[in-house]
Amino acid sequence: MTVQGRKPAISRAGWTFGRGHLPFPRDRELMWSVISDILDNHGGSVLVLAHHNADIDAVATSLILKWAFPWVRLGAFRSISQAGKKLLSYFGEEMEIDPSLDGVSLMIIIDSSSPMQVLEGDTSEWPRYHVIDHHPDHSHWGDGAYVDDSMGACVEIALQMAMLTNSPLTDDMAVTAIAGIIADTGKYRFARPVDLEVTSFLLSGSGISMEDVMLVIEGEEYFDASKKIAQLKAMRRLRFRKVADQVVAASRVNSFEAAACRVLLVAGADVAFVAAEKKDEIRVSARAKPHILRLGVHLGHFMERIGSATGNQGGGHDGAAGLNGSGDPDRVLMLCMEEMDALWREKMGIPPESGRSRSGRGSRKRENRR
Ligand SMILES: [Mn+2]
Repeated sequence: MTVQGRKPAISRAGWTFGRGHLPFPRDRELMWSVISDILDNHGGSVLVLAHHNADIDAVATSLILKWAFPWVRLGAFRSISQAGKKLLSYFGEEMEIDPSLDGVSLMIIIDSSSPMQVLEGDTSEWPRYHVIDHHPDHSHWGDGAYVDDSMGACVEIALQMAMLTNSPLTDDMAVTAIAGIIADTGKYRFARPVDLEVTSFLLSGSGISMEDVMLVIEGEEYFDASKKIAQLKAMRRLRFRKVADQVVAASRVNSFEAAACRVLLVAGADVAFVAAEKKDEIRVSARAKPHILRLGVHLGHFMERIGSATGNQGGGHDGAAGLNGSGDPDRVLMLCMEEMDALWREKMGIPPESGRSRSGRGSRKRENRR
């Protein structure tokens, strides 16, 4: 049977193919075969199975399928991420961890590029399954998997399935789908036109705003007063210095030092250090933009050195590191800035400064005032 023969109405309840910028499915016949299998198993037990540590996109995909095909069960292999749990609890929904496969007549495996991510054992011993995914490499699944790597998020494929079966587009669906797209495109940093078009389609076809979505993703933290104040104080207490075109910035807060670091990067710093002091303890967060790592800077190693120079413990990843211990936070921050300055000069082949730079003196004065 061809897809043509079973093609449902193409416009209903706010959904429209083609005009609303929800792209046509890459392979309508294959997608429809998955859908009809779910419909045919209405009386059976259909399990939608997400990967290990199910992320927002995996949870969002599961939710859309559940709303479109309410008889499906939702499950995840081993665990659900914190962010995924937040999205589930927002809608009062649940996913079973390591669901029992007894009586499962069909599995819809989502957002997973290989069998290892969803189950143990040999695929030949699993219940019958379909795969819906957007990751580029799907050689592990072989033929028959529905893979559309033009989509930034798996939830966009779930939307196409919902629309093909005439599910109305609800506000909950729109919020959930945009959350999945935001999560899988690095808040649109890596979004392709299709991801923005689908977002636009969802916003125009529903009553929700982007702020509604951000509230669901970021939750109460979004309005957490002490975090806001910490970030604003970090801006007020800012010091920085410049080497060639690169800027290293430092600041102090009482808490939320990692969030404050991100704010400094967004504000223009290429590397940021933020110290928090609590009682006799200090913590310093360090963050760098990717182009700094390409210079050969490794913040984990860098903070390890700062740690041993100040009698503290430092370390971490190349782009995100930290330090714990004691001492004067301003002195540690100043050392971080001076050492980063020196490291940049070394990496960029710029001779060390003779005497003090204007920015160096300025920042020192500003620091003393605090
Ligand atoms: Mn995904």
